[in-house]
Amino acid sequence: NYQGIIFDLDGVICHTDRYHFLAWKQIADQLGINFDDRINDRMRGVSRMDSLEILLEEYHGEPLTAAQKVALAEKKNQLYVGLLQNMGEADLSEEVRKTMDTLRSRGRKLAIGSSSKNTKLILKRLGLTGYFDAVSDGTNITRSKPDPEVFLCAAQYLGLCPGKCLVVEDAKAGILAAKAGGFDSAGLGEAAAFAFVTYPLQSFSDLLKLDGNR
Ligand code: G16
Ligand code: MG
Repeated sequence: NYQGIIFDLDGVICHTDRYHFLAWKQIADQLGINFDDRINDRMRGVSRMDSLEILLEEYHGEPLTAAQKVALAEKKNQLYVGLLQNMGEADLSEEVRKTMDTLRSRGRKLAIGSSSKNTKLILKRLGLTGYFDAVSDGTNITRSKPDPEVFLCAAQYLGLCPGKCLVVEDAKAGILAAKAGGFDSAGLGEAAAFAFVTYPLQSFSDLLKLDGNR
């Protein structure tokens, strides 16, 4: 069995993805960019500045300076953090909570591996402060997914090698990061259909079957 399970945050533990969408939509509108789900999906698991670059592929106005880009990313984050105020403990599903509690009762170590610099705020809103054995996020890394750094740090914080850990992800960038780091992965949502995923999952609670069968 895997001794450690490393969860992505956005799209796996909770659905902050719709808040990311709404915040980027406002930035896109300001720049005259037609923002849609296709662009939004490419931003999953990708850092804030890298997400902005994805958005700007659709931008055909005056070239932006580095300072203007930073200002746009900061504005997006302000909008996003504002939207996070709508989140509370009710946004953590029973399924996710019970599945994680069961994995823990079986002796698994649980960690977060997220690109987000807002991870601690989101965990607080969900009532999960202090719940995980380790938290690796956008504040302790220099390279975002698909680089494996965030997961390698999580495994290191748990005191486990990658081969003993399973990564749970919803995004292609995250599955690629897991593979690059030598981790097996379980894919939810669009990641379930991705060729590099070790185990496609129908639902979060499928982790209990996967864990029990190994
Ligand atoms: C999440 C989201 C990405 C977002 C990134 C950085 O990653 O999926 O869309 O761009 O965090 O977020 P922030 O702007 O809060 O630092 P993950 O790894 O939790 O899926
Ligand atoms: Mg994600």
